[in-house]
Amino acid sequence: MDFKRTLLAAALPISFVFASAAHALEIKFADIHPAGYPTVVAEENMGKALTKETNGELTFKYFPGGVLGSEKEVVEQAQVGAVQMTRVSLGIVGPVVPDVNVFNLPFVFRDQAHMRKIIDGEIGDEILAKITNSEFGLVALAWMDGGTRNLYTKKPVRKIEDLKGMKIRVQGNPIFIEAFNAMGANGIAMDTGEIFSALQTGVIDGAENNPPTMLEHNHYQNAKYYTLTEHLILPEPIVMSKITWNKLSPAQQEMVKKAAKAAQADERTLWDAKSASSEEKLKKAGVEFITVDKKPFYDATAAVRAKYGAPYADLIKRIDAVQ
Ligand code: BDP
Repeated sequence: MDFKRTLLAAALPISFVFASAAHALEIKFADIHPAGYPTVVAEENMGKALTKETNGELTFKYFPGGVLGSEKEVVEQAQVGAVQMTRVSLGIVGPVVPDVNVFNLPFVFRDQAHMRKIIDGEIGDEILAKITNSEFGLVALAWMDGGTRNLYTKKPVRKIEDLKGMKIRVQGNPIFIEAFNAMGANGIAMDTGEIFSALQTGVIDGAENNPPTMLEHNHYQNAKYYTLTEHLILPEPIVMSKITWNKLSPAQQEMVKKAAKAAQADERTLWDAKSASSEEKLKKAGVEFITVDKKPFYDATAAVRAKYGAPYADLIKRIDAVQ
């Protein structure tokens, strides 16, 4: 009797493990940033929490460092359900879901604190819903902080006139190309993975990004001047393939939403630490940080804001009103 009971007790957890494994859904999570990058760490923490909370029904496998392709390619894979989750810059979402372009306008946020207030509040949720409710095929769950984007160049830019004729890499979004053209440069769209060699070979004269990307993607090796224009303060949604989302039970969907929101807070702390340490490392590596008068850059891009912001005048007013 005792013997039988022991057997039963021993067998139970094993059958439980098998049963849950049989129903486990593996989430492949891709990010173009390398292991250790704030977004990737927050995504991993999120996965661990979710696996625990779902008793192993959701498991996670990570593909950092762009091993599954460029952001655009990964989005395409997520749209057909070959990749289940990813983090993507709004820059490349804009051409497909124009409503997000409000956040892609140059100088739309006053500073990083303003942007954070917006993504933490109802406007942030509204923009996530716009992505989810579009034909994009992805459910947008939460925001990752991408810091402020500044200009980095092979030759110093100390005033807007210095930008004249420089070929500056931007993400594939007409707003960014037009914004740089308006500042006197030549905006050139290319994938993140191509920037390093384009800088090295001189195909471009510069690019624009936050300090962690400049450091971790090694762009600083061929661009030693970092001009603090803060022209974009661009948050980055975490998204799940709709095909995957629809396989989840309502309870699982809730858990995923909550975990993604927790990741938003987690990443912010990681981000601030990484930004500060990246700045230090870049300076040690010989990068000169240049403070500029931002007004001429702001003024030069007024027409771009007017053109692309026109359909969202009310929303822009609401953004401005957030203190
Ligand atoms: C980084 C974003 C990443 C973009 C990259 C870029 O985190 O999602 O792909 O910039 O400019 O800051 O391509």
